[in-house]
Order: sequence, then structure tokens, then C-alpha cells
Amino acid sequence: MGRLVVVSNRVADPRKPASGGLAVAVGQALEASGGLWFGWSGKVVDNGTPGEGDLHLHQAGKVQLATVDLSRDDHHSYYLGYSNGVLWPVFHYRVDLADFDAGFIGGYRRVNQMLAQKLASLLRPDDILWVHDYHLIPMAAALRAMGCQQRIGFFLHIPLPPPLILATIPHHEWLVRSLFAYDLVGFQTKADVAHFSSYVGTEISADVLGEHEFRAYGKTLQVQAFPIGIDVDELAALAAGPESQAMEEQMRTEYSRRRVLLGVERMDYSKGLPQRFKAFRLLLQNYPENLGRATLIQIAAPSREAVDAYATLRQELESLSGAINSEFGQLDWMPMRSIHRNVARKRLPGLYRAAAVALVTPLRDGMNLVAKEFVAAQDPEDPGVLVLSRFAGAAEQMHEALLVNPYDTAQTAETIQLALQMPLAERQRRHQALLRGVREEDVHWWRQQFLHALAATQP
Ligand code: ADQ
Repeated sequence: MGRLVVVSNRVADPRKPASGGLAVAVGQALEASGGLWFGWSGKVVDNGTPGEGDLHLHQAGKVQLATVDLSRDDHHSYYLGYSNGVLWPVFHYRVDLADFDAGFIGGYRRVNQMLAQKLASLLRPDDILWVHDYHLIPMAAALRAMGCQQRIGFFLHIPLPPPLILATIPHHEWLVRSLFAYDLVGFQTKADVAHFSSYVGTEISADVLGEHEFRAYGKTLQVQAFPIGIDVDELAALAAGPESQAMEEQMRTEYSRRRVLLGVERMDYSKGLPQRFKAFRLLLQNYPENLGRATLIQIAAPSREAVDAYATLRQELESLSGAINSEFGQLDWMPMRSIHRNVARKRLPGLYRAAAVALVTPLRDGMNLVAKEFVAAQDPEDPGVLVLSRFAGAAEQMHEALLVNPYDTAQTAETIQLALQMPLAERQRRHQALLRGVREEDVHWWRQQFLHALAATQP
């Protein structure tokens, strides 16, 4: 196999343990083959010219990191405007939050074009390219237009919506056409693949050559579900580490008389936080035995604060948690703690282990790695219970979680109560089955499945 080239919006030094998730997954593959990782540097140049950016090259062990700066204009239209103001909301079914400002698509195309140009100059003929996520959908088409003939695969980390929702994007057909420049497109779930199949069947009359093979625009494309997993051993090692153990101990002391319900995510409207808070309020109303006993700890990391919808969400959450605390709080018990910050990755497993119940209740999510991390971090002898939204991609695999519809406040409250009361034997049985799945389909399995499928495509 040739050199692996990973292309993603952000690039991380794979040797640094703090990066987690994707960095661990692709980092190991890159280290093995001595690959190249290419993307935006994270730097925004105030007086930069749109469509131009400096290329930086660094060697990180066996991996070459190549990053490009963005001008303020490009950052505004490509990153904030189109990627996070159009594609993110629509792909999460939130058409109401999309800003279809015509200017954004120009920036999105321009930056993809510019990045493709910079990347093309670094490529070797036998490279294998793996492009990640919604920021870079047109990358392969831009590279092909420059004559690149290497194998190129694409993985979408977020959901693909059904055809009529996708069709609300003024340039939806162009986006899907761009996907046909890849050799392999990977989605998180079978549901996403079904949406793709149904879109290309109805909107562009593609030929369906098989369950995973489509032909349109003179190109044949392989499409398959590759549910992303986590690095279970990395998480276990972190859980056994001193920072995680100190965190667990601190939590167990602080909440010795309480049952902890835990939510951890980026603060994002796709994660269903207002709905979760309302379900918790209903839990306290309908099951008063939880008063003075259940505490919801919500940790929401700051995210994309320059996008309006995110600032509005923060206000809504603060007002909801304030109202719940003042309605139900007692002198020695606050029902909710809502914290707007990151937890160090080394401490995270300790937090997961101290929770009786994890509330992972997104309205829509590509996969959701927190659900898998929670399971992997538990003590098998006394595991916590996972309450999981049926609209998270993870629900396609994690059948032994307690699945909920987060829009149904009453059902969610009732399910949280079930979770709080679940007998030990049932908790152990469910956890064992969940852990088996999380272990079998881990991040290494995901990476290998994708790269084998890509290597098997006909260039
Ligand atoms: P995200 O939307 O960011 O990812 P998720 O899959 O849950 O969602 O991954 C978040 C990661 O960040 C986890 O590793 C988690 O531990 C960490 N994290 C979240 N909040 C944190 C906090 N407050 N402090 C510390 N760490 C925190 C996107 C898609 C998902 C898809 C992933 C991977 O939206 O659906 O599962 O990519 O493909």
C-alpha cells in the first residue's frame, strides 16, 4: 500500500496524547506508513487575501504535518458560514437554523480549491488519500480537476439527512456530484447509506449497481457504513491513571449522598441539551424520591461561539438550569450543575465512573463517542447505566442501552427513573454486552475496514 495522506479541517500532532478521538485513529495509521496529514493550521490572518494562505510543513515523528493559514474572509465564509452555518445545521435536520447567504458557498469552493492546490504539490503518484468530513466535500473533485488520479476516500462524521432535507441546500446537487469524484464514501450508519441511496435514486437518477455501488456522472462510487469507534485500551489506560482516579475519588466524596446523572459534550444545538434539562425537571416533579438525591452534572465544552445559534443556546441553557435550581433546590442540595468548559481528557474517565447514569440524548448525531467512552470507562462489577437517544448513530449498534426519544420529555424522564432503579444484575448484563460491542468495533477496526475497502476499489 502507498503512503497514507489524511486530509481534515484540523490537524493534530499524533504524538500528543491530549488530542484523543480521530487524532489517535488516524495518527496510528499515519505513523505505521509514515504518512502526511494535511489541513487548516487553525490560524486566521487578518489582512490575508481570500483564496490564499501560507503552507507550513512540520515533521512530527514519522508523520509530516502540512497546514495552511486562512484569511479572515475565507474563515468567515468557508468555516463559519458554509461549513458550520449551512452544512452542519441541515445535515442535523435543523433547516431552520441554516443561513443560506449566497456568499458563503463561494468561500467554501474557494478554500477547497486553494487547499487542493497546496495539497496537489505534495502528492506522490501511489499515495492513498483519506478526506474527512463536511468541510471538505469538494476536495476530490478539485484534485481530480488538477489531474490527480490517486485513490481518494471520504468519510462523513456527521449524519446524511433524507433527500428532501438535503434538497433544501441550494447547491445540494453540486455537493452530491462532488462525492462522485471519490472512489469510496463512508458514512457512520446504515441509515445514512439508505439516505444517500434514496437521494441518488430520486434526485439524480443514478444507476444503483448494488447495495453499495452507484454510478452517475460517468463515475462508479462505492458507499458503505463504517461506524466509528473509540480506542478502548487508551481509555482504560487513562481510567487507571492517577488523574482519572483522583477525579473519581473527588466526585465520590463530593456526591457521597447523591446519585450523579452526567452529560458531557460540546455545547451544540444538535446535542439536545434543553430537552435533557426539561426531562430532568420532569423527573424531579414526577418522582419526588429524587429530590435531594439526584444531581445532574452537565459539562458542555465551549464550541463555535462566533456562530449566532450557539450564543442563543447558551442563554437558553443558563436560564433553564437557573429555573430548575431555584424551583427544586434545597439549602444543602442543588439539582443541577451546568459547567461551560472542557475537562482534561486524562480526568474524563474518572468522571464517567462516578456517574450512576449517563445522559447521551442528542436530537441527531453522526455517531457520538461519549456513549462509547462512558461504557468503556465503567467498573464492570458496578457499572453505570447509559441512556441513549435513538437518534444518535451509536444507537444502531448499542441496543443494550436504554434508548429514548429526546423529544418525548415524559418518556425520557421515565427512562431516567428506570436507569436510576436498575438492579445490579441487569446493569452488569447490559454493560457486558455493550462493552463487547465497543471493543469489537473499536477505532482500529473502523480505520482498517475503511482503508481495506478503499484499497479494494478500482482506481
Ligand atoms: P462531536 O460532535 O464532537 O463529533 P462526539 O462523537 O461525542 O461528538 O465526540 C466528542 C469528543 O470530545 C469525545 O471524545 C469527548 O470525550 C470529547 N468531549 C466532549 N465534550 C467534552 C468536554 N466538555 N470536556 C472534555 N472532552 C469533551 C463529531 C460528530 C459525532 C461523531 C464524531 C466522530 O458530531 O457524531 O461521533 O465526530 O466521528
